[in-house]
Amino acid sequence: MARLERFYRRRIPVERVISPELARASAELSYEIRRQIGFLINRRGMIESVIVGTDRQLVIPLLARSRSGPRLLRGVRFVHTHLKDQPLTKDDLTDLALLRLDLMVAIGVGASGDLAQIFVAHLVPENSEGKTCTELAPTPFHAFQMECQEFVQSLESEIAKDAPALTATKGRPGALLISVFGRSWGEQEERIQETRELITSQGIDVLDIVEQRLANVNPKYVVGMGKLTDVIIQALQSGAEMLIFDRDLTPTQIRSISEMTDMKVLDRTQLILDIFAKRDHSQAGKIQVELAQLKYLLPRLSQTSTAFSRLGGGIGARGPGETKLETDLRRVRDRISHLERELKSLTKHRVQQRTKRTRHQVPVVSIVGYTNAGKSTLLNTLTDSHVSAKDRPFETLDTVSRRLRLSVGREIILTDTVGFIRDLPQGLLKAFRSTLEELHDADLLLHVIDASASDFDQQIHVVEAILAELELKKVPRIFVLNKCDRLPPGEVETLCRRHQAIGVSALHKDTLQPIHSAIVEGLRVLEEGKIIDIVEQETDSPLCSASQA
Ligand SMILES: Nc1nc2c(ncn2[C@@H]2O[C@H](COP(=O)(O)OP(=O)(O)OP(=O)(O)O)[C@@H](O)[C@H]2O)c(=O)[nH]1
Ligand SMILES: [Mg+2]
Repeated sequence: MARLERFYRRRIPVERVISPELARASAELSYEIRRQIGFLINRRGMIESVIVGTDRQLVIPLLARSRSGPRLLRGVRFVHTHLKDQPLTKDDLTDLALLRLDLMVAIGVGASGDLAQIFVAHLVPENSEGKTCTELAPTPFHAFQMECQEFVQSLESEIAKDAPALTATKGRPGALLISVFGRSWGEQEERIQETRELITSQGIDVLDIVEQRLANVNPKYVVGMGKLTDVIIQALQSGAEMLIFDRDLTPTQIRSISEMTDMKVLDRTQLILDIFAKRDHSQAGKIQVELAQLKYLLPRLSQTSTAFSRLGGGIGARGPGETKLETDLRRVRDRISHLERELKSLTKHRVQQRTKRTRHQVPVVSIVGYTNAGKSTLLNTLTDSHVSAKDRPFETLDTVSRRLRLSVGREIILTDTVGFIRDLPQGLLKAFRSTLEELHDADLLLHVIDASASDFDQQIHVVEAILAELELKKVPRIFVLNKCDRLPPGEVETLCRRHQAIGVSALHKDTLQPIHSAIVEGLRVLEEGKIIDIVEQETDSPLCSASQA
């Protein structure tokens, strides 16, 4: 024990991988106790940890995995003894990649406890062969020469050259998108595409996509250990600083993955919540988003320290101590109740406004649909308004109402709403419930569909399922296939027939007349009370079809 402790006092000259004295002393001790001995050595030549393993392997403790800064390499090398002069193992190389060590070194112990060969491996910059690390040829220890400091520095700058996302000039953060599930490839592709759009709309570059099809998701790391190692290497090579999953993770998974990889880990819900938080919206909208974020964070707070750093905005900072954590948990809970109270009073105000409107008996038609389907564009063109409409998800968060004079001289109120998305985070749905509740005031719903989206069938399904969850299926719907200008001419008619929908292009006012007619017809049917029969008989079918319009 005393001999082990003495190792800590040794200092290795910065230009050497290990001093011959330390190598000899550790080889001798290893030989005596029949165990591997390892050192984590920093760039100043100080020994940060001494680790003793079994005769065949050695586990680098988790503690040593804490990050010293935003480096490409960790700033420590691992030098350890191998009994029987054995070369580096697969585990050694995995650790090299996982921990992003400066070097992985094994010192072979000879048959009589003498120094035999030295085995050195290091990471390599991104290359076309997809190689992650390389091993130098084994050399007898006494003949080994390497200018350690110089070697590691030039290696790091070479890796940096190929990791553009990390260089200051680019300024945009980079992420690896990880997609795991057991569905069909087609569906996975669409989901990946959608998540990619969500990520880029946040100003983050997707540097690489990692796909894995798994029947069973790993409870701790989602993907298998081997795959996670590949992910870390890929992140290192591409310069990615965060991992974004296109699914939701449990608090434990977020914690384990960020501990293992030392990277910021985001799941789908967090990504969507972040997008919502960044968009401009009303006070109620802001409160709802913050509520959803805090509620999602709360269980993660009590579980993990890394997730917590998101609150302060600092990534990679070590978590707070137990007492601080408790204080913060209470602060979050207090904030939640405060926001809930505020939201309640705002909603009350809105209800009053709505009652006033109902008294005037102006029919309300609400536009609903998948995000980016063109809802706001449709509202703008129909009512000559200028609501923000952009080619990015979740542009609209607040309900906007405009008056629309229908061709027959009748007026309605047309409202635009937040878009839906598959697997809409439950917290968000709950948070937006009061906004979405206004949809209950609608006499008719215009379900706008992006007919040019490759998976628009799936999108219709998602929107209808959310409407069902909001108990809105009883409100009659008019299906509108939008962006028909992007479709080949013959296809529009077929699609409209199949979906009993009206085909339009929200960008072109002259295509919108059928919507006017369908609304007029829908309201007429409603007023005559015939709707009661229709709803009872066929809740799922649209009220108006293209032919009626
Ligand atoms: N080619 C074409 N593009 C359209 C049409 N309608 C909308 N767009 C475009 O689609 C993108 C999204 O339109 P928005 O109106 O913002 O969509 P939204 O449904 O309100 O989206 P969120 O509010 O984000 O849910 C914009 O870039 C529009 O210009 C159309 O009929 N044809
Ligand atoms: Mg919109």
